[in-house]
Amino acid sequence: MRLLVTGGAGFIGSNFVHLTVRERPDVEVTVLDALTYAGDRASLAPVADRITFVEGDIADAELVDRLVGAADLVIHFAAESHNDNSLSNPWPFVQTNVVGTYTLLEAVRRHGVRYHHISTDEVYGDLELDDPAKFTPETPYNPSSPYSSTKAASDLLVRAWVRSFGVQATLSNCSNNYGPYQHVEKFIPRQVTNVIDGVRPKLYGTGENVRDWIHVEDHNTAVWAIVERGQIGETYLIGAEGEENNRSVVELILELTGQSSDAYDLVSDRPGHDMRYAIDATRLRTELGWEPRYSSFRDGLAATIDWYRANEAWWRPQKDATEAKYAQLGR
Ligand code: NAD
Ligand code: TDX
Repeated sequence: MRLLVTGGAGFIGSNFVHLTVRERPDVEVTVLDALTYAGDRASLAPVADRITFVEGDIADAELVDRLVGAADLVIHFAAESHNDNSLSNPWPFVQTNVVGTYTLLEAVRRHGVRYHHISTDEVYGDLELDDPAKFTPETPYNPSSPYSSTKAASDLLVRAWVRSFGVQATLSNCSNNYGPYQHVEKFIPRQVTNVIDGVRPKLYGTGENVRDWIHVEDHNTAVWAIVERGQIGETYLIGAEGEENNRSVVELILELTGQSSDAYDLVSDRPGHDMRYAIDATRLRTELGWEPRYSSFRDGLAATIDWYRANEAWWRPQKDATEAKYAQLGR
């Protein structure tokens, strides 16, 4: 089977390629990635001789047409993915997340190629801290940020291309991922690398916001389950019962690194900061028989901290520029 992975040099995409090469040797993988600030060929170095890498933009219609025409399946991870960046400069989010997805959809429509769309739980907006509800596939879309609104727009394009043109697509909306190869702009790697550098972790606002954490490998095994056993046109929510507030995540990082649990700073809040995300993944478990491999957030986080300690050469080149951006925002 010939698989085209977009965004395969990013965090989740590179982990997906590693998993696929390791566990599905029959799959021929081509990665299409523009190598933005968030993409790094070094993330694919361990599998470089097992895949084909193409540097290019998902909004380049000619290139996309050629690559999609040579594939049996497209899995679309590429995106502008960071909420804080989307508040500073929304345009690349509209271009990549909306126009880029449109370009891929037109190509899979022309070539009749199976397509899987990777999205986020942030399309549903947020929940109150004391709300017993979780997101389900029936929750109305209500995105808050330029990032989540462009992801929501891309999801709606996929649904329309399924209904209007019969495109063979599935969608998944996953909660917050953690694990190796995540850019140091994101919450967990930022705090872990801060602690390694002797800098105090930085919590936005009061630190009460809740995210539903899932190990990136569990996201990716769920994507394979949906691609292989999911129903065309359907949306699957991916999550692993990992609700934690940001303060408790920072306290756990401090504990696991031998620091005092109050050695963090509260900084100014993100504008429009979503309070809580929570996923009901019943359908994935009951319909598709998926189960996460990482049952303990504590163990997964400890392994992730070990990975950042052992792979400083991978993240160090990004660290200063990332912190300079945050310094400008006062965060
Ligand atoms: P990331 O920012 O780490 O990686 C994105 C990758 O896409 C990079 O390699 C980048 O170079 C590439 N890219 C960006 N614009 C491109 C373009 N125009 N053409 C080709 N390549 C381009 O992101 P991530 O965290 O790995 O997220 C991957 C996907 O998963 C995204 O669609 C995101 O919305 C979704 N998602 C992420 C999370 C999370 O917690 N990180 C959770 C749910 C869903
Ligand atoms: O330094 C920080 N301090 C802090 O308190 C950073 C960078 C973040 N935070 C907070 C904001 C959020 O409540 O931590 C939480 C997680 O922040 P991010 O890592 O920026 O993730 P989030 O905004 O929740 O979005 C992530 O999950 C859903 C991904 O970046 C998205 O791509 C995905 O769709």
